[in-house]
Amino acid sequence: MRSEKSRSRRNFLKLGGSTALGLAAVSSLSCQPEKSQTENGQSLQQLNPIRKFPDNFIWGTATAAYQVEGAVNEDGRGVSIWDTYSKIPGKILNNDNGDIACDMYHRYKEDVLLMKSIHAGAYRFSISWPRVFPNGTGTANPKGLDFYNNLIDELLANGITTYATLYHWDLPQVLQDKYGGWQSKETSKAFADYAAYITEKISDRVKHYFTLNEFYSFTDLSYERGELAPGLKLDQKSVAQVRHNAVLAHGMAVQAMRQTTQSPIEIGVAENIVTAVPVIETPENIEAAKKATRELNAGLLTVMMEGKYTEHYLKGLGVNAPDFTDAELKLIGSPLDFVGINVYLANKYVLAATNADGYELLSHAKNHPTMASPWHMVSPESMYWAPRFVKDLWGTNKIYITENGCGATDTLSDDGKILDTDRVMFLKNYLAQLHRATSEGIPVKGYFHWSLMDNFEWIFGYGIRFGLFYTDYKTLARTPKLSAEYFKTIAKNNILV
Ligand code: PNW
Repeated sequence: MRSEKSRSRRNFLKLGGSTALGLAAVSSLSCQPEKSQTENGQSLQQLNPIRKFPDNFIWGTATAAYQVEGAVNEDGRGVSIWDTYSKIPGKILNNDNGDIACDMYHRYKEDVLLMKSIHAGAYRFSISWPRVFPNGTGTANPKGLDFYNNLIDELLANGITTYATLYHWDLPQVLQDKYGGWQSKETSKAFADYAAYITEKISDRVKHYFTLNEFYSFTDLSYERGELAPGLKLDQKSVAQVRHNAVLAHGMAVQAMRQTTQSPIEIGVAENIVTAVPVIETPENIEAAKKATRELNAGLLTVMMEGKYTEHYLKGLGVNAPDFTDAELKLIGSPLDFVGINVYLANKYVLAATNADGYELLSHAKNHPTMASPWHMVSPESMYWAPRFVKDLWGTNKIYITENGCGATDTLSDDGKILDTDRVMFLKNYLAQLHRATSEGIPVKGYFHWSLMDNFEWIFGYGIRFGLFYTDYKTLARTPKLSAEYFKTIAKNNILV
């Protein structure tokens, strides 16, 4: 969605059904434990000792409420802006919506076992604000929270660590109608109250929180470009204000959560950092790309890390700068326990330049390869440079990759297998760059694969699949793909294969 031009989807469906790789791997594509796991693990480590990830590295999977839960009218859940938006004809591919999605609301026990079967030790899920506060504010709906209590208990009983995201785009519709959503600081306040309520209730068991997910998506793409809910096309000043109100919500929530927590918790953000990558890795280009990364994130991650807008950002906006106070900036810059970044691509390539900025931003060349999502330029180096620049720019000592993965139009082979060699290729290349980062001491502590299973991919509906597990949307059966086997091998052995 972030690329300058839309590209037609590439079809990666040429599955070589009878290759040795396919047959060998598919034989163990089951959720049952394998007999030879221990020996297998040892021999892998003997073969590649240098490829180990740091001890205690976390291998997890991620999902978001509206994309997987379904059950939109159950147990007192309120309406979200995505319920509304997905019902507008023509907005979503095939007019799909999240009414049923993966029905995780009813199948979470089965899904926790799927995680266990691939040795995922952590799960990043999001809490649906309108399930807990159907009207955005006011009286909580206890039944809404029950679902998350049950899910959390099930995860913990199965040895899976819980990471909760408090906002993954499903704003209560009431707040959109009453205040124009993120156009108002009332929504920021309401978010902080909701976040404080959640930590009060679940911090006995959930120790890791992400405040909001991917600011650019629910601000610019939703209020300026009109591509995501609520689908508005506002002027530059209003959008700058939306961005400001969103980071303010983050800062207010961090403070409020620290007040209500029952025990020590860690709070961070899950941001789709705009990553500028040195196109040729010379010291000059690296410095230029670092500078560019700071400026390209100025209205979002940079202000959350630094507690101030860069001069360049404010100058660029001129009279369209948002209204803000010093006290708000202080809140926005509230210290965090870690930084979570969603890493999918290099947004820009960079060369050092003698202009005032010190860098030149290059767009992707016409034939740059993409995965199935038209925005998804294949650029594994982003998995090294994104965490490296977070560390170099802000001295962060704890980073999580909160999302990485790729879409595909996976199909079943005649014998019911999903041989997603494209996703395995993608992961192999991105994880090699992650390994490069950890072996250089860049403090990445964990990796969450997006996604556990195929789910509602926003405007692409059910047309693009991101899962390690294939979701049959007719029967809702889940089937492990070849990439699930690949993930499992890595997670179990904590080694790059
Ligand atoms: C993220 N881009 O969205 C979201 O957090 C997920 O909910 C989503 O399903 C997943 O990635 C896959 O799309 C993105 O344009 C949207 O670079 C746009 C971009 C990246 C991620």
